[in-house]
Amino acid sequence: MTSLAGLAQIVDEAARTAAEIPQLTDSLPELTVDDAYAIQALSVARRRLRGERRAGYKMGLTSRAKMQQVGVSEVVWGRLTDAMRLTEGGDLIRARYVHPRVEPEIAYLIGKPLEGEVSAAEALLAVEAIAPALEIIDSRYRDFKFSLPDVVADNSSSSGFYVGSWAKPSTEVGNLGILMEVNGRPVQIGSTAAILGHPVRSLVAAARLVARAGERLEPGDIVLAGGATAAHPLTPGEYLQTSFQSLGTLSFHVVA
Ligand code: 0L1
Ligand code: MG
Repeated sequence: MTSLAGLAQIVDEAARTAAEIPQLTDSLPELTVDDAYAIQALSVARRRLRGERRAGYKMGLTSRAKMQQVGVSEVVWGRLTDAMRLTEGGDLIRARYVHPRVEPEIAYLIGKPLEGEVSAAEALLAVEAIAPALEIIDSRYRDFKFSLPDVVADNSSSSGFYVGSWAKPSTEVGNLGILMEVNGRPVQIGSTAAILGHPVRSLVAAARLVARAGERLEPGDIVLAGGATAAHPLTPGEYLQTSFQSLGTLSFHVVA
């Protein structure tokens, strides 16, 4: 069997060069989810060797819409680096991705270490600020098709993120309306309640799940709570504007 490090190199190179690859499980059907998280850690270690720095974590598949869209039924997580952070209002260069999609999320800024089994109240005590966010996901797998181990190994499709203005940690984000428009036309309408019923549940899950990998949420980490709607595929010429009730608006242009 190809080593886990060898598989990490395959997914990392695919992300670095925006090249699509076949699913790892096509040739390795025995690959487990634990193997996949090990591959993910090794692939992000390769990014760190290239100078990228830890920025936090993303939670994925945290809404029914997202699970249905990709045919996977388990919450997943991935690692964010500073190189993935994008400038709000700027251009997103389509050529840097295989088949990017955008989804509206809530971002938590961690102020105190958080790990393991925690309640929602305990999780919120560790939060320094809350912001509206957009995640750019880009599966490196052909046709955006994968099994659970495939997507986890591919860093849960992490590829970019925008964060808006930070609001105080007591800001209530349990059921905020979201409207995503493309060139003035609504393409997604939803609520933050679609994120596991309340985005804080995603933060609780993040603390629990990263602890399984021997990690914890650290001060300065950003945690993306997961998509509140289905993801929108990005095409050059589009101007995306996403409004989050009470939190503000995030926008960007897609260029070739
Ligand atoms: O952030 C997400 O919910 C995506 C997780 C991976 C599945 C996908 O690429 O859609
Ligand atoms: Mg997401």
